[in-house]
Amino acid sequence: ARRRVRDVHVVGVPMDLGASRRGVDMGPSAMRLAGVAERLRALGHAVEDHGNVRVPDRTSLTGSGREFLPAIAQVCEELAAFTASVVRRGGTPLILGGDHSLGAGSVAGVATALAERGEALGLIWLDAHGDLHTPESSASGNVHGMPVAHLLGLGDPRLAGLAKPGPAVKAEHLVFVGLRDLDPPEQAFIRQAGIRAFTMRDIDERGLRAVMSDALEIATRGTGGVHVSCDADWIDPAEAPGVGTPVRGGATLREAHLAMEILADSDAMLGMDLVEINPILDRRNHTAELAVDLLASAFGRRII
Ligand code: HAR
Ligand code: MN
Ligand code: MN
Ligand code: MN
Repeated sequence: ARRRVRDVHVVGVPMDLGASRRGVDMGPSAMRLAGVAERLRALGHAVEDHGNVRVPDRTSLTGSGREFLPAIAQVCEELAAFTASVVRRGGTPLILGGDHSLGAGSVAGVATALAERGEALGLIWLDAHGDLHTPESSASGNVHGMPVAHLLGLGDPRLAGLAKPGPAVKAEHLVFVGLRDLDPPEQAFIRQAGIRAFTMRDIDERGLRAVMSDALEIATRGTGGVHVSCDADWIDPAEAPGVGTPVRGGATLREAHLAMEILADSDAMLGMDLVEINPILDRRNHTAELAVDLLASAFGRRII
């Protein structure tokens, strides 16, 4: 298949308000220094970097954890307006994070633009974690553990109400890949709501190709396309040490590339988030360089 030339609209979200560990606010810089726009341009895409969404400085806010939700919701509202306008114009939004709470906005905007054409949105969430908490169920209070619940319409209306009309995603169009660290309320929710989730065990037993084919089938059936939200911690910390919350036993470098290559071949991707890169914990920007390499695969890079 020929690679589709895309109109890629990059935006950074230098936010760490959703996490307790500081530093993922530097992720957008790290990926820009690793040459993200240039790499995608070299593949033939038209790439425009729109700079960063404005994020309130953490030191200007009081509190912690769930108390940052109103500030995060404001950032997400601006981000949703951005992704919606890009998708309306036929472009592909690429969001550089920043902690994963931004997903409540990026995905909501893509869903809003699709809803205007009468289509539902599929969502592939690549992550070690489920990010399925509501403010009530979360023990940590960290909002980066909550975006998926809000995209399903649960939790705080300031985040859950960003997609018009909501919810952004129906459970039947959502699929997780790479899970290996869920809290008990998340496990219960996945079972009760029948959410499709491929854990690292599924990848171990069936192989990445089979898992990713199933994930694409789930996210494309009855939808107008797929948003891919990639938390860098779905990759093993041996390859990607510079992430906010590393969990051992993640995807290998080759599995991660294959996942991106399969996504590129599917031509189903409407937008993408690359989040949770923490340069403070990294070695010489390797994780951001890996992220940019993976983005090249997701946007159609070929070896030959
Ligand atoms: N489930 C835990 C919590 O809610 C850890 C969450 C998150 N870290 C992430 N999200 N990077 O994917 O506190
Ligand atoms: Mn533009
Ligand atoms: Mn996440
Ligand atoms: Mn995670």
